[in-house]
Amino acid sequence: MNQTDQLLPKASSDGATGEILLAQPRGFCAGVDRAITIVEQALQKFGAPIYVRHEIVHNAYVVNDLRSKGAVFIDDLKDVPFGNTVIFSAHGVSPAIKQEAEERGLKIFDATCPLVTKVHVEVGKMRRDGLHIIMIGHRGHPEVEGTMGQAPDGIELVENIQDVESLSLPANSKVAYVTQTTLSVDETKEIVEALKKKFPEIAQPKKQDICYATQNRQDAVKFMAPQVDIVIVVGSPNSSNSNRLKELSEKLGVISYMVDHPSQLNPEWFLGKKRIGLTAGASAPESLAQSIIERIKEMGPRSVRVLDGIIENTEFPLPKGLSLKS
Ligand code: 2E6
Ligand code: F3S
Repeated sequence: MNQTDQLLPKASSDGATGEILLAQPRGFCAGVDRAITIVEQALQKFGAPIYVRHEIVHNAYVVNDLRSKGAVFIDDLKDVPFGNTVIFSAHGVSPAIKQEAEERGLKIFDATCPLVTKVHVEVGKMRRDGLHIIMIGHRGHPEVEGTMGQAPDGIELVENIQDVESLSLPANSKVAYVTQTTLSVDETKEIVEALKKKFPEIAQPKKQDICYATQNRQDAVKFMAPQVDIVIVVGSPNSSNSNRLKELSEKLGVISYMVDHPSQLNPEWFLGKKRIGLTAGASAPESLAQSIIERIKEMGPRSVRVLDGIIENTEFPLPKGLSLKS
């Protein structure tokens, strides 16, 4: 008997010691699907190398797969030779980055998620309306850099309620807020309440900026967590939306681990755990989730059941110029 066998619960007579419950929805959103397709079609149409500014989405498996097909990921446009093709990641870029790419003579395809672009457009309109903008988001995240870059002289970042309290804006400032698309829905509500208390006249986005995929995956974890003893989140450490799913499980009192490869699973996590919940961030492919489920099943027989939940049918069109027919 090896060490792993000793750690595993004994199989019951029907062969299954427990269940793996899958959150619905989980995994890819429409914006991620579109962004990956843009890179794949650019590779097919124009051939390697295709340069991608920043990781196309925050998932190591996706990035490695595209790299193996000829994508070259860079963070500085100076690393793209003059005249080559560059794709902007799903997280979006500032106008300054677009301008730099144009000045370098690069052929640009923009894989910015249309729901991030919606926030960019909102910021532009708010500025034209003379509003000072407060962005709720995580410092250093590329989406925050891209959105704040839409109004470099009129936007402040707040990450939490303390930041709201220490905000000092000129008296009589007319203010509005926007948010990153992948925040915790519940924490953002609290920050917005604090903003409304401080600025009773604050203008808000017409529709919340947290996207449908973030909202749905968090709702699905809220439904799943009370039914399980442990939650596995499939996602990479730099993925904001995946981290929010892990945090949410923990807030709901269920221990949670984030993994982006089956080898990261530790058999000890599952000791004595009858029901395992599994979800996946918006940038984590279902094939990766399936390989993680298979590894969990190797550690002890378990049946797999998809929980009830929303079936998403959002789709975004591809940018022009990538059709493989012409
Ligand atoms: C673009 C915008 C929002 O870290 P984050 O959750 O933002 O990003 P990914 O790549 O993990 O998820 C998809 C995404 C792309 N979300
Ligand atoms: Fe877009 Fe939301 Fe996905 S902003 S990339 S639909 S997580």
